[in-house]
Amino acid sequence: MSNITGTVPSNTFVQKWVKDVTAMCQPDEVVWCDGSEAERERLTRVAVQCGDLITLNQEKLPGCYLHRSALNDVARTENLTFVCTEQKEDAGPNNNWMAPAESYDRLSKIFSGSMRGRTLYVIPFLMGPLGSPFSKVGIQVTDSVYVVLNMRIMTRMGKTALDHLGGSDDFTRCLHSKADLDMDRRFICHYPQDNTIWSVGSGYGGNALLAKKCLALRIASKLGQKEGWLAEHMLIVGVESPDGEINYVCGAFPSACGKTNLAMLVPPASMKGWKIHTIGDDISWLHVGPDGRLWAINPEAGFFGVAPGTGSKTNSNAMAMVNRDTIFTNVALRSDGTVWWEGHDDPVPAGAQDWRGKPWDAKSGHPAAHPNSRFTVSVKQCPTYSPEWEKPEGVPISAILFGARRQKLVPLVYQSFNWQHGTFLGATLASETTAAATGAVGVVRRDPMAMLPFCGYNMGDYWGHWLSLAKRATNPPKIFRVNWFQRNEQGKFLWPGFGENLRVLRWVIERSKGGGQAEETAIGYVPKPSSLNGGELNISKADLNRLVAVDREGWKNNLKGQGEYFDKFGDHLPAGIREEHQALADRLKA
Ligand code: GTP
Ligand code: SPV
Ligand code: MN
Repeated sequence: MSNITGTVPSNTFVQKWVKDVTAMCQPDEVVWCDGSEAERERLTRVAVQCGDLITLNQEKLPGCYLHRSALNDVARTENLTFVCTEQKEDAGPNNNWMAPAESYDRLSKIFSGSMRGRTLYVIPFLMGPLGSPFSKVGIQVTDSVYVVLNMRIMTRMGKTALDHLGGSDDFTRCLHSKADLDMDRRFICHYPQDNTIWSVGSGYGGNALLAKKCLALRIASKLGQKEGWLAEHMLIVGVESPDGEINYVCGAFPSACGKTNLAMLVPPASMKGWKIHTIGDDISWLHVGPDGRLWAINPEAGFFGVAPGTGSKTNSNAMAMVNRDTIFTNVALRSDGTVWWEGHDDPVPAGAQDWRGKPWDAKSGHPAAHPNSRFTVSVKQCPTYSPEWEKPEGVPISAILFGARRQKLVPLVYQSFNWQHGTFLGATLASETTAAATGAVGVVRRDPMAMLPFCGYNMGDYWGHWLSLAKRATNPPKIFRVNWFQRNEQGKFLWPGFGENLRVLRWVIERSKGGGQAEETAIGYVPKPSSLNGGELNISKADLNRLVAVDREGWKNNLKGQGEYFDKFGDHLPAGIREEHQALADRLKA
């Protein structure tokens, strides 16, 4: 029998599930977490003692700690991530699949006794605002104190969640063990039919913080299909114009393609009177409101943001929020006990340790921080944090952006003709891969709606679900495609990005309200260069024209690849997507 500390909740379904997984994992101790400050202090001490956390300079970075992951455990492992439905077809060609019985059997063997000599923590957590009809409860069990401390920042954890749950059985069962961190025994498995996630063999990010990609996207996307809403890999930002009107925009960009940055952008000096309100940086749950609009909540409570590239010039809001009460993962450690990464404000440090804890200097020939190094911080520490984050009904969305990394072809921004065409723009999203997942970096891959790694069911059915929303959403957001990442022949970015992206948001909002200057092209409405300009935009006219140019031949060459991709979905491909593909081909021919 394991020793139990903390308050066992009265919910008998929770009790029974935890008893069952405890019997399988055989920890020495079971700790029921309450999310309190006292508990944070105690668990932080435990984490420092066991080496999970390194205490940083508490004068310069109060409440901040550094975590170094195992060398083989630095990003999500998509090849080891499975959707385990009875029928393979329900998972679709977009997911790895294993039969539930087989996967439960294989993973049970790894979980069995995996927590011997360890503590099992029980984390009740709420995804979404207090008292929101859209919020969902999860219970995560884990043997990683680092995971507990991250979940505490990333979710509303403890009593709040148990109160929301009451006596109900309606919670996601999230089982996690680091086990021996062996890649050959690493599996991240989802069982939508059981509202269950089993993850073993990793302690990193989306593999281990099961509230995030596993629950809030893979499990939630399937729930959304059943219940008539959408779970999306989208930031949520409020854009306030000088006259005081706020419009909310959602943006789906693949991992490490700029969601956190856009969610808290700093308006350029040339755009006086514009303000940004940050609601979320990674995940949106979208429901059709009584007014026929889409309303979004951010189910999370914190940011798990990319460190490299973050500096005062690119994102001063992020810099301001990570100087206290932040957990850093896999960044470099300076000799004064502070942190550093490529793109940091400070010069390249001397006498630093790299993310692995090895001595590092500028001549080492590899980055000091891991390219997927991260900071974990509460949303409330963001200087542009918006209290609307806590609104049970969420915020009404005027526009949806689909964005990706494309050096060529895809213009800075263009608008779809309507909801069906907008869904097609999402379905044809493709991006150069990044360090956020293991595997090659910089290769163009199809990533529909930035959801390829996160859609918990057949992507063809998912597109169908998107199209069907138009029947209920009588006043849906306008849909746009954006690309901050075009480059010239020298490999230099054509668009300054970051704060200047507000120029694009301004045009997007004008267009959403039926105004704004645009030119109709074969791919959609493209802005007149003058509508992006208007003072102090420091780029040449030629570059600006190039940023919004439509390369008809390039798009024609793309058609075949799009068609072949859609063919993979067979009968699951909705007619509306096929129609849009044909319509694009016809327009390009005309
Ligand atoms: P995930 O947390 O993995 O989902 O990533 P994300 O989509 O939130 O990306 P994030 O905002 O963290 O940006 C990732 C990288 O892209 C960082 O290194 C940024 O500095 C860089 N980046 C973000 N916005 C821009 C931009 O407008 N232009 C350029 N050139 N780089 C950008
Ligand atoms: C992403 O990869 O999109 C992330 C980081 O936001 S992780 O939590 O690891 O999924
Ligand atoms: Mn993400």
